[in-house]
Amino acid sequence: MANTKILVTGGAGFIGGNFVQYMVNKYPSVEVYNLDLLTYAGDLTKHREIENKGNYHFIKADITDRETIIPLFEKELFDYVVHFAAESHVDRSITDPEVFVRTNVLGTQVLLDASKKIGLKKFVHVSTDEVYGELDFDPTTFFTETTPLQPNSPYSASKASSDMIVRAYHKTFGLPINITRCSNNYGPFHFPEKLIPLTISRVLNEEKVPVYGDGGNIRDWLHVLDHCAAIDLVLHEGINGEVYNVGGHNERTNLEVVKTIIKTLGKSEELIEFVKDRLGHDKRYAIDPTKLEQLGWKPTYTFESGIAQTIDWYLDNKWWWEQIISGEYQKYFVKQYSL
Ligand code: NAD
Ligand code: TDX
Repeated sequence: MANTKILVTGGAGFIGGNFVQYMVNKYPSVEVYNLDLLTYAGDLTKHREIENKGNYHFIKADITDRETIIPLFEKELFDYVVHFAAESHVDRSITDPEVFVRTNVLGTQVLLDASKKIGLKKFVHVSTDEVYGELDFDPTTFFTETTPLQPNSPYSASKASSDMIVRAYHKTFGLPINITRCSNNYGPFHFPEKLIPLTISRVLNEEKVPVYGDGGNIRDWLHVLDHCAAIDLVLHEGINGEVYNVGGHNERTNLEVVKTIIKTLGKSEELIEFVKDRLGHDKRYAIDPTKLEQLGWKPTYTFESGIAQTIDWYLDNKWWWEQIISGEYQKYFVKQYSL
């Protein structure tokens, strides 16, 4: 991998940020380029420990900006792209769907056009289990890679659309690709609008925790570092053109998750507040990861060990999530990339 250049889009976000740190530390001879627009979800303060390492580079740019992205690829001649950049929050996609289509669909297509021009070795498109729609509560049913795509939210519909365009560039132009579809992630640097970091930060501040509907919806949780390891494996070993589901069989109802956090922090369940349900709220997600396991992946965290580690991390890193909640992190100024 010496002299190899990897472009990571969305590397100032939650999963992309963890992946950038994982790659910079694991492969010191690989040049890691973090390209991110720094939307509300992008934060560079998380990279303080790696920002001065010689193999880490940051590029502030918008993936939908064709005039910047194409020449950037032609100049840097990246070997690999791992594409995380997206609008990622389902609730926001219900109130403002347009930016989801622009970033997630158009942005992906611009990256594919740029990749097609430079003889890229692999484009890994980081997608989500939400593209499959929802499962009912029968615990013997799972999403496999051949489950039909039936997205229900503007977010998941935009992700499914981006999956289809990635597939099309493989079939039509022969672009080497993989698509990964992971279940819900949690762990360090998770933006506190999502259920787990929202609950931890609210409970620590003795604030109410909003649980949608009756709290019976099920999500399949995976620690973000297990997701990073899965993407690293797919990047190196994934069979060209294939889709890989990522998940560790950790199904929990939302209420179970919230109660676990409250109990671990020694607080009262009276902090739970049942609120109006999310529109089109998917009942259950559950991943069958057999195909990825056959490639050699297995998760290192159980839900119990992962949530304990995550709660400890939020206790030890109040500086991070407090400046996210206050908006202070957005003062970290970086100039837009120009050629
Ligand atoms: P996130 O919202 O934390 O981060 C997204 C990042 O993309 C931010 O840094 C943001 O600034 C950047 N970005 C947004 N628009 C951009 C644009 N136009 N140009 C350049 N950068 C832009 O998201 P996340 O939770 O880390 O998710 C990363 C990816 O993984 C997404 O594609 C998401 O669909 C997928 N995914 C997430 C989960 C999960 O549980 N969070 C699970 C499976 C898959
Ligand atoms: O305040 C809340 N109360 C609540 O009950 C929030 C924010 C969420 N919920 C529920 C809704 C979901 O059933 O908790 C569950 C998890 O919600 P989110 O954290 O918003 O995640 P989800 O909608 O499942 O989507 C996440 O996982 C898949 C990511 O945001 C997506 O980017 C990823 O693709």
